[in-house]
Amino acid sequence: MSELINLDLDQVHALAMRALTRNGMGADHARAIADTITQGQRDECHSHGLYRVLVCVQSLRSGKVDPLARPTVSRPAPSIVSVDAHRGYSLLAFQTGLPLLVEQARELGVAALVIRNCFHFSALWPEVEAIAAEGLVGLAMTPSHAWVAPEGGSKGVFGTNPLAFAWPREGREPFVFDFATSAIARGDIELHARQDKPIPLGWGLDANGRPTTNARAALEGAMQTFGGHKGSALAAMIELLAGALIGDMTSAESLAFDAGAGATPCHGELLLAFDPARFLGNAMEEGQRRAEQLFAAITDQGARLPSQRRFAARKRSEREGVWVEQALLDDIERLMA
Ligand code: NDP
Ligand code: PYC
Repeated sequence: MSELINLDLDQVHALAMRALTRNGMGADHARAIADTITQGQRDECHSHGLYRVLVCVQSLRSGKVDPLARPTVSRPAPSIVSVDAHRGYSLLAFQTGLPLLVEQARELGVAALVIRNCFHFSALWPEVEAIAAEGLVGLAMTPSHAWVAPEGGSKGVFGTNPLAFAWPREGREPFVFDFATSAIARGDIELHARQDKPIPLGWGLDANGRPTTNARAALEGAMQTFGGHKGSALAAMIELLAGALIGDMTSAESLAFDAGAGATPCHGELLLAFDPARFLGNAMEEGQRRAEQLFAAITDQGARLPSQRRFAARKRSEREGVWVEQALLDDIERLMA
């Protein structure tokens, strides 16, 4: 591992902004992307922090992304807000659709935000956290590229297909989980490959379908799902809901569209928002109390809630800044040369 350098969060944001805008990204896209990259680095989600600047710039240079695309909104049904990203990145489209999603969830009890035609690289917890910050329950999912073999197979069919959920809690951080339906995000295997570190068995298969601890061999072969056939079924569900159902590309189609360019996957995303006030009416307090009882039953026995590590990292990073590998900073600086 190379030397670690301490940066404050403003420096992280400014670095991402500079690298993106110097490579032609429009300022509003660059800001939306830099916001999310900074959140990733802040919460020590290294696979989706500053490392993603490299992938975004590679994608810009592939010529596939429209760096100035303007998202447009349509309303195919009262409960569905659809944002076409027009082959720009997903994050500006999310920012465009969020207020409408919130408004419709409050009106109807449940609403969906469909993002289409977007390049998508980001962790999903910033998005479900933004929904929970409005007092709503959030669920989000997206395909990626067909890197992951179905349980029992050895060839990529599914994306790493993350699934994220957030439940708002009165006066405290929401209950949030956000995980790839592969054993681990691909970004983590890429970071292992960058550092020449072995990966645990269960993350990937080599090109001959044999379990491997070699990160590069797993990137060239196929990744594995988490929880065997269960992760495999969830990954298939995400292909269906956030691909076929919303009329956008599956992970296999996205990989074919990339045609070896090495760009960020291009596909759609599906987000759902539920308004507890609509579901519970006068029983809101009772519903919240029962949710808290559930969380206490987890933590009272010494188990931790998902995202507890991230929230602790967030506080630490806001106070002390973040530590970034010099090698990564050098690679980012080179993009601006
Ligand atoms: P992890 O396996 O690191 O974490 C998954 C979740 O499990 C987190 O919410 C984590 O909370 C929680 N968790 C971990 N350990 C425990 C524990 N012992 N007890 C309770 N909860 C626990 O994530 P992945 O590698 O699967 O995914 C990383 C990120 O990559 C995600 O944010 C995902 O959105 C993103 N991603 C994005 C893709 C895209 O196409 N846009 C594709 C694939 C992944 P905590 O963080 O607090 O540890
Ligand atoms: O880490 O698996 C991943 C990933 C895919 C697209 C963005 N992140």
